[in-house]
Amino acid sequence: LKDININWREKMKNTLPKDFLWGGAIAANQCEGAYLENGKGLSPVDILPGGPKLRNEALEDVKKAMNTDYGYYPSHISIDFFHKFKEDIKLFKEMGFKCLRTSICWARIFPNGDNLEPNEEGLKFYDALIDELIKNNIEPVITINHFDTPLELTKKYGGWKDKRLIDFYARYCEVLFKRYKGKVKYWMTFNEINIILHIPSFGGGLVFEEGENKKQVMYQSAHHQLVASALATKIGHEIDSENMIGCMLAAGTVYPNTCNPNDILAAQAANRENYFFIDVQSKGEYPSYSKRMLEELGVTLEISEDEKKILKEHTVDYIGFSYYSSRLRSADPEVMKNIKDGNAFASLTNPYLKESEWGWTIDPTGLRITMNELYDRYNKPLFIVENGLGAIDKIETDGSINDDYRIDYLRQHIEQMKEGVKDGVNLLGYTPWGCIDLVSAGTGQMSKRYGFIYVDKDDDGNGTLKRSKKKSFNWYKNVISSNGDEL
Ligand code: BGP
Repeated sequence: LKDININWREKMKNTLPKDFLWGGAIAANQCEGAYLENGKGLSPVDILPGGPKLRNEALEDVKKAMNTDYGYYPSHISIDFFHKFKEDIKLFKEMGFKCLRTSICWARIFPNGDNLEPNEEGLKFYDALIDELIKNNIEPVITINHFDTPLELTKKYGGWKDKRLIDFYARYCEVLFKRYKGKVKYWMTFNEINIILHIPSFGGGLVFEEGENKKQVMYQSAHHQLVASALATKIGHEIDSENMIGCMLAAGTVYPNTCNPNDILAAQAANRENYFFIDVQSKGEYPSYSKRMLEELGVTLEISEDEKKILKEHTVDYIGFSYYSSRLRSADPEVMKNIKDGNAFASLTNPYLKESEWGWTIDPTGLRITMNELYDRYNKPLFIVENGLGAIDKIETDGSINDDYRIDYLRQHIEQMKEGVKDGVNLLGYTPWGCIDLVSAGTGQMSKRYGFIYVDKDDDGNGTLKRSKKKSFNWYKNVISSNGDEL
């Protein structure tokens, strides 16, 4: 009996498969810099200033930013990953990364977005990056579009509100799938596809005209992206049947504020607002609830029969998602007056949970709940492609950075992730966000750091860009080498 007990314990310990994809996540627009090198065109992020206040104002309408000289643009140099990627990959390798999630910048490949031919110099950069990863046995996981639809497409077509972007995007995808055939297997079509409803300039390169019905524009643009994503899935599978093409959701379950059925209903509606996107990408059709949902928003979608067919026939292979927080909703307008905008997603304060310095709710159990919900709903492999704590790090006089708060956050989330796997979820991997410090998407700051690797640079753009290991570096290294047993 004793032996059986020990065996059972051992078995429960190793919950994660041997080939589990441990790694980290970054994105071109927040780390590469070199914003005009090798023929790159501009991305929306290249005209957005540093600092939360100015940035929020400019984010609301990229058009405003296009006409204003704000001075300091964090993406221009960023952490200069463009020139330093070999050095950084060496550090990722030292941590034992099995994969690295990064994105390709569309404007490096098609500077205007609608060019007929790709920019060879831009492709050469990604050739070198992907080859370097493979050389180090790190599997590249590629996001095709992470908040950087080329700015020229916004100027000329108004971003994703124009149907023609579907073809431009398909052309871009085809180039990538052909070029990286046999080298890249894991792809994601759009980062946080649901963000278009919250930060439309990032999600859809959208600017609004006076008097335009914003909801109508956002949902029609979302439809174009959903079709583009399905088309990419088609092209990707045709070019290489080994390709795993996924979607990517900004996830985080919405809880009801109380057990009042009206609150439950409000939370359900808020969840559907997010799942709507993945319902289409995963099940191949608009969900039945969307008819009433869109009607009540005053939205009428233009959808052709051909588009319906493409959506139906080319669903995704896996569900990638980011998880930072759960959220809280009430049906009571009085209660909802207390809602806080914790960056992109608004939420009430959950009295059972703590918050980060940026007011993001910290809820490790919510990760397990979210995993279970997504898996129950879609029954496709999941991939946690973002998770982490944005925090201010302090450098001690001896140069060390003791980020125990980050270790605690990640430990608790990995514990719950393992519980989710024990619950039966098929999970491909885990890539914490910003494994090396980079520019924050929401606030344009460097001081909101996520990394295991510190980068010497401040909010005004000063610093040597020198890399150094934080305490969490060796901690995560050990997590990976023990396959998540030692936390
Ligand atoms: C997600 C984005 C990332 C990243 C992260 C953290 O929404 O996909 O690009 O930035 O959030 O957000 P922030 O940088 O605002 O702290």
